[in-house]
Amino acid sequence: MATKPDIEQIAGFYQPAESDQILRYFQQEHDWPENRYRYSGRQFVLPRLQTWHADANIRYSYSNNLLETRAWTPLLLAIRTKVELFLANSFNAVLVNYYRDGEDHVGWHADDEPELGKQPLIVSLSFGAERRFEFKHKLSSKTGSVVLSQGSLLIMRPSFQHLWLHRVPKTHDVCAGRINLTFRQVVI
Ligand SMILES: [Mn+2]
Repeated sequence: MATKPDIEQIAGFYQPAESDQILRYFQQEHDWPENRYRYSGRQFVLPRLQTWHADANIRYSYSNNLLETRAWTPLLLAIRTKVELFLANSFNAVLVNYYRDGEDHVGWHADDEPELGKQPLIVSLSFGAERRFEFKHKLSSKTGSVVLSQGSLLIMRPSFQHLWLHRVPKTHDVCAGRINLTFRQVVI
């Protein structure tokens, strides 16, 4: 059985000037919610900021309904169209993550919620500071990493979620912000 992760990074999917514009838009204009949540009687703080946007007919219990579903913004729609044309694949939802500095992170997980179906294709766009994306095999000891570069598109094919966990760890080397958009197709 192959254990090479089924991921591919397309560098420069957005050119640097446009990537900077997109980063600044999200940092300055996007309506970020509070990242403190109460769940099952306990309060916790998400170590990043997030919003979830989807088509009107989509119901999704992402992170146990912590996030409200928002409409697409004009910028998110424009980016979705560019991604869809490039991949010849449609997406009906996007999770927007803002890693404000190297302290913000996401722990080990796979994007394998039942709402994404059995064969989830997820694509991840990065704007701003470079962060290390690490992965480890669910059954073996194999590990690896890629640096998510400004303006890049990371394609995660379905087997990646089946076989691997991934994370963006904390780092003391980064003090600038990173915006990450992950486009998904929620099965209706
Ligand atoms: Mn993920």
